Amino acid sequence: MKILLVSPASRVWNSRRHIHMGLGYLAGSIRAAGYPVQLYDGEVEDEPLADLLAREHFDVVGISSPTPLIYEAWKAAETAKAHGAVTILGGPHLTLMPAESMERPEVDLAVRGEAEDTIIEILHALEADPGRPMDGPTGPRLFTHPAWREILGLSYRNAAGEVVHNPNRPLRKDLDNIPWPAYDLFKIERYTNLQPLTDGLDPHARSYTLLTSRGCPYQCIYCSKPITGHTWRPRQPAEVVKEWAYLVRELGATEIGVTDDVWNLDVERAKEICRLLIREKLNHVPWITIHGMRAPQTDLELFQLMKAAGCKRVGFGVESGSQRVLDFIKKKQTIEEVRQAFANARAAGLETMGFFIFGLPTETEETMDETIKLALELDPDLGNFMIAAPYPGTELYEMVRTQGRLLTNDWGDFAIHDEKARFEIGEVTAELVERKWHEAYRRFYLRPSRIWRRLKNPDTWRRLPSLVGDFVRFFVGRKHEKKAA
Ligand code: B12
Ligand code: SF4
Repeated sequence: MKILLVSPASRVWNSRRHIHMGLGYLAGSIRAAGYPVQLYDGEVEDEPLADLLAREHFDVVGISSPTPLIYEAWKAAETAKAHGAVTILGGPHLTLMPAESMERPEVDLAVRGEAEDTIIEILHALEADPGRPMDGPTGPRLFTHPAWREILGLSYRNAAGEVVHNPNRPLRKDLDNIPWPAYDLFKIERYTNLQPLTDGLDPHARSYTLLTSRGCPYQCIYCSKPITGHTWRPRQPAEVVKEWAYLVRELGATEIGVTDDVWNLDVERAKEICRLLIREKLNHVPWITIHGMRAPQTDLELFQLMKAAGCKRVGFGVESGSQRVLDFIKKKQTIEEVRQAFANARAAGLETMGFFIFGLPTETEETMDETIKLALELDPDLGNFMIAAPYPGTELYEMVRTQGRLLTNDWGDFAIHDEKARFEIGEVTAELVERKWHEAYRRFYLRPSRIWRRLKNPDTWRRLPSLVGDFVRFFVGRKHEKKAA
């Protein structure tokens, strides 16, 4: 049975191309179970999916989907079905809303939650019962074998055509026993550097990502965590470093991104990983923390060890310059802790990155000004400003639904980094939030010191066309573009 795992291309996320760890992990488990598997990442492929499927037959096509890409995922399923494959959808949006996708004839199976075990059980069940298409060859498949009832985390159609949602699958605790991602299946030379907004774009970079833990126990009201919930599962430092060594020594990684939600929750474990990287002489390959570290769980020694272990840059979820807003969104961090973390990271010689959010509930024009002021004060090497997105399943979504106004019903609009406000709540209007978001980019990046730094970087000239696009989006805005047109 030949399997293809697909990640549709994102319409808005054009600045970074990372390998898809979820698909990598699934492919690793599928291969370990003895099935042939390939990956198709729409972000980096030249050939349209339809052409690949016309050229090569796959028995099963599995498609991953976060909320903003669900339409592309359905489209991919339609294409796969037209070529006779059994279609499986999984990932964050399917975990939140499996019933929505199971209403669609192009989706045979929907998987909720982590799926390293689920996918193998599905492949075994398909060997016993490949399903019977209803309403012609491209219709949804019905599954009758009793094995289907036992697969936790699966939604399928039974003999009567009814959708059955099996119970959820508990999260696996033994992360170190899950086969490593099938890193070698990615066309690694096609992925950009992990942070190309500031890094030189090295056409020969081999940028891999790695997970040292899964999940996060905090409950920030805007954070969508359908897969892991409020849990955190660490891996053993020695196992993490074994995988790290494989990436460096066997696959020639020239850059590594730690892509955990919160890799430093246990500070002592984070320090131990750094010590092992130094001891194993893996510290010559630069690495970064792609997402925000928790500022409160840091100290100077951690950053010094990270620096000695090869870390180049650290990111922090600062979110707001107003303590009142931080408390309201349940960030559980103080602005003083953030200042201290930035100071310690700099003292250790690390570059910094800050993530800031605009348009959170209870915001006012003043709190958004405080956020801009804090960004200018902290002056991270890279400032990422985002407009809050109310992902389904979050407390923010419920607040907006019950006390505010959702401005879109299109899942495609629920994209981070897009310049649109998708809701109004309290006294701020969407127009104000969008204005402040643009103002933040302008005031942060259009300072003479920043412009000079940018002009001095040879990469600026190499990436000029894409930078012009970013410039219009961040500093001017698409709406103005449209108006001008
Ligand atoms: C690393 C990361 C990225 C990277 C890498 C992209 C990627 N998709 O892996 C980058 C920075 C490029 C990125 C981009 C985006 N991301 Co992102 N990302 C993450 C992050 C931090 C970790 C993902 C990860 O590696 N998890 C570990 C792996 C092992 O788990 P997993 O990917 O969930 O996969 C497991 C299951 O979901 C399931 N599964 C997944 N796919 C499939 C497919 C099938 C067929 C099956 C059966 C099962 C299955 O099995 C996997 C193994 O257990 C998560 C937060 C999080 N912790 O989930 C956000 C997160 C997934 N991203 C999110 C979003 C919104 C995006 C973007 C859409 C951003 C945007 N433009 O708006 C893009 C979409 C890009 C894309 N094509 O997927 C949201 C999704 C929210 C939602 N409700 O859908 C999350 C949850 C962050 C958040 N809290 O808002 N992202
Ligand atoms: S925003 Fe960060 S700290 Fe908050 S719940 Fe999400 S991952 Fe955890």
